[in-house]
Amino acid sequence: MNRIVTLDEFIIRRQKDFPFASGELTGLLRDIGVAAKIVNREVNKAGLLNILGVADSQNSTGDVVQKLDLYANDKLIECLKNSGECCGVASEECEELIAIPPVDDKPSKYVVVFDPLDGSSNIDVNVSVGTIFGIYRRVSDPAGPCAIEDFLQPGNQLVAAGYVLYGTSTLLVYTTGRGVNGFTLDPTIGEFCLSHQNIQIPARGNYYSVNQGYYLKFDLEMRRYIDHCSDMNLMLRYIGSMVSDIHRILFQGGIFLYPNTRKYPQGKLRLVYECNPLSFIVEQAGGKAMTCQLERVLDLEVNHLHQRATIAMGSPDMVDEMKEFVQRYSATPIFGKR
Ligand code: P6P
Repeated sequence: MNRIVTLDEFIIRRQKDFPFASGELTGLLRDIGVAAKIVNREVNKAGLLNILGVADSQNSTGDVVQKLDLYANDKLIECLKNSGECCGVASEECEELIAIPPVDDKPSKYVVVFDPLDGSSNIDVNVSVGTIFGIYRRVSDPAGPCAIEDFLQPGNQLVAAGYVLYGTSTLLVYTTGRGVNGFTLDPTIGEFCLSHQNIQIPARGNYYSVNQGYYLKFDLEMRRYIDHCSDMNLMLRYIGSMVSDIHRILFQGGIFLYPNTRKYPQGKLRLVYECNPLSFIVEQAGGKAMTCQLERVLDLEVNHLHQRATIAMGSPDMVDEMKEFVQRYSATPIFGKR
C-alpha cells in the first residue's frame, strides 16, 4: 500500500523547488487547505443546518447570494487573516478588495483572489460546487497596505492557483507552476491526501461543455463549432458549476465554452477569480485556455476586479479545432491571433 502523503507534507516537500521560498507560500497554501476543510464540513451539512436557501443579499455582480456563499466567504477571509501570509484578498462576494493588516508587524508578500463557492445556485439541489483561488505576489509598496494593482495583474503572474471540489468526495487540486496535483480529503483523519499526482489532460475527449440553452444567442462561429462537436458525436455534459465541469475535463478531456451572448457581451464568467486560476491549472496540465476571440486568457489585461471574459478551455487539440472554426466563420476577421 502506498504511503499516505498529506497536503501539508507535499507542500513542504515542494518548497525546495523554490530557491528563494521562505515558507510564506507554503503557509498560505496550508491555510487555504484548512479553510477548505471548514467549508467542506458545512457544505456537507448544508441540508441539515439552516444555511440553505437564498440569503436576501446580492453579490457584487448582482447574483443572488446563497447563505453558504457568505459562510464560505467569511471562513476563507478569516483563515487568510490569521495566516499572516496574505496582505489582502479579493472575493466574488465583495465589491472591493479587503486589505489585511500584518500580523506581528511582519509584512506579507502575497494577495489572494477567490470565488468562495462557485456554482452555488446548485447547492439547494445537492449538485457539486467548488472554491476557486489564485495567489499573486504583491507589486505595491511592501511598507504599506495592499493596493488595487496587486489584484489587477494578468493571470500569467499567478504564483499559485487551485480549486476545491465539494463533490462525491472533496478534492483540492492546485499548481504552483510545476504541474498539477490533486488531494482527496480523508474525513477519518481530516487530511487532504495525495490522490492524483501530475495530472495531465487528454489531448482530446468525448465531451463538450456549454449551456446549450444559449445556442441561438451565440455568434455564428461558436454555433458552427458546437454543431461540429455534435456532428462528431461528442456528448454534451454541462453541470452549471465551472469547477465541476473543468475537473471532469482535466481527467476525461473535452472542451468547456462560455461564449459571449447579448446578455453577457463580454462573457459571463469572471476573469480574476474564475477564468485566470482555472486557466493556469488547465495550462499546467497540458491544456489550453483562450477567449472566444482567440486571446490567451492568462495574457488578458485586467482592468477591474469583477471583469468578465469569454472562455474556451480544455484539451489542446479541441481548443485548436475551436480556433479554426472561429477563424473560418468569424464575421470580424481574427488574424494573427495565436
Ligand atoms: P449559466 C456559476 O454561477 C457560474 O459562475 C459557473 O460556475 C458556471 O459554469 C456558470 O456560472 C453557469 O452559468 O449561465 O450556464 O447558468
